[in-house]
Amino acid sequence: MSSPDLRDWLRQVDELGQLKIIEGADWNLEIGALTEMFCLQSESRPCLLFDRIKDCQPGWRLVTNSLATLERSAMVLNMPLGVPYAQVEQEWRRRVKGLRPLPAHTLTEGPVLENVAHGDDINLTRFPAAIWHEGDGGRYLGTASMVVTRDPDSGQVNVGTYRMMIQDRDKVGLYIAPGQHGRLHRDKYHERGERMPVVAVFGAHPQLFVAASLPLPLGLNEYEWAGAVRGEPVEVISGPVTGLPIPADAEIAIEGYVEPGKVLSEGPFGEYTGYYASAVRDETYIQVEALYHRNQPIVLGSSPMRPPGEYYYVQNTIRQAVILDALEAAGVPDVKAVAHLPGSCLGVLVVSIKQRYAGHAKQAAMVAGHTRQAGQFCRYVVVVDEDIDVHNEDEVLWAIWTRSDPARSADVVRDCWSQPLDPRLTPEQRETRDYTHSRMIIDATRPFHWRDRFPKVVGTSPELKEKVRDRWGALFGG
Ligand SMILES: Cc1cc2nc3c(=O)[nH]c(=O)nc-3n(C[C@H](O)[C@H](O)[C@H](O)COP(=O)(O)O)c2cc1C
Ligand SMILES: [Mn+2]
Repeated sequence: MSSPDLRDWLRQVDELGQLKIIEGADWNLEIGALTEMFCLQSESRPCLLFDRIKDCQPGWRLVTNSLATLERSAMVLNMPLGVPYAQVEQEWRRRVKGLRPLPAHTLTEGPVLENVAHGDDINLTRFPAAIWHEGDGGRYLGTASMVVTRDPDSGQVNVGTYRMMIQDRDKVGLYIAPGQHGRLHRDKYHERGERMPVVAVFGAHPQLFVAASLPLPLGLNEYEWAGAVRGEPVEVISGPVTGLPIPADAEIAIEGYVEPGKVLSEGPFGEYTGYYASAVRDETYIQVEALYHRNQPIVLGSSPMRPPGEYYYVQNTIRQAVILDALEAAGVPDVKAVAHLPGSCLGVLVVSIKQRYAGHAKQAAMVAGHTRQAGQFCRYVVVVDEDIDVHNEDEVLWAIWTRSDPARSADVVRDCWSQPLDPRLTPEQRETRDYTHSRMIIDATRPFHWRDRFPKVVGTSPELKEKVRDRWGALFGG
């Protein structure tokens, strides 16, 4: 029995009734528009499988929105379906505590080797690669992709998701932001005047994409993490050119090198903040030496867009779990839940607590808002009482309006950690690389010292609701 691949995933999605096949779309903007419209403007947020794409061979397909629902996000994390969103991060916390990295299993062959090309036979332009948004500067084949590199000192393997724009038949642009693990590897090779060996994968089981795109600790091999999540080792082959591990069932993979000092213009590319924060720039690229693909290959794509984009549930579940861990480790008691508000991407973080002492709310806000997982985009941290559902924007706004008083309840912290994708950096900050912003803490809890005299809440109590439901259940279809 081989480990599950992208095709198994698509079958599972189809069984859930969440797969939509679209034939005949144009890679030039149409696929991007349909992906965005089905993600942001439909209730069902289906997984889209594009076939008979303009200029591509029939059967050479592209998948988007693979993780856009809670069910598919639970499925990719190997969690039970049907866990309500408000409990999913607690479920994930329980599971992740027991996970131990599981080394990949190396095979000598795999479906990825069904078609092999070298030299002049390499042609990346044959694959379905979209121009995703109207302002994009090229065809991005690499979005939900994986880039495999090795630390030249330790030999440690890393797998990261870094965007890749087709530059030529055998060249693909590679943008790795400063601080990323693949960037640390690249800098080490290039400082020595050496080229970096690299593998890139353009279609694999979304579990591998999730592993590659999460901020896992440096030194943790993402294949081993994915193996732990699925409970069986990821199967790889050793790349004939670089020796780097390639998923044996990958749809498309390339091997090649990133040469020091060699750049091509790259971008712009619409980002997950919903903006283009960076313009066209010179970036490194992969010079492809070998190309492998399965028969009728399927590219896995993920289009960044205004929140809540495709990746919202997975990203937030995992980040929320880690923030809860950090609050616990820092000794902040009685934290009930944390959530990033869906429309805010990572920008508005809400923490609910059962207040125990004066200053408790501010303490929770300061710790939560500055954890690594709250990240560089956290601009507002809101603390609410435990009766507020942090996942419900209406309740959170009601708490902000009614329980906070801006002059007393808001604090601003200046010069906090930000990053180049922040749309609100001033032009001067960009020039001087001053990647900082201010953050606001909004204490929307009932003021601690007079909380007992705070006006009582209007509304049907849970007990009364239950009684009424017992008597009037038929009205609610129960
Ligand atoms: C769809 C998608 C596209 C991404 N594109 C890039 C990118 O172009 N460059 C980059 O540095 N990070 C990008 N990221 C973020 C990285 O994948 C993420 O920070 C990951 O932790 C990197 O792996 P590493 O920690 O092993 O370096 C992207 C993430 C997603 C989900
Ligand atoms: Mn990593």
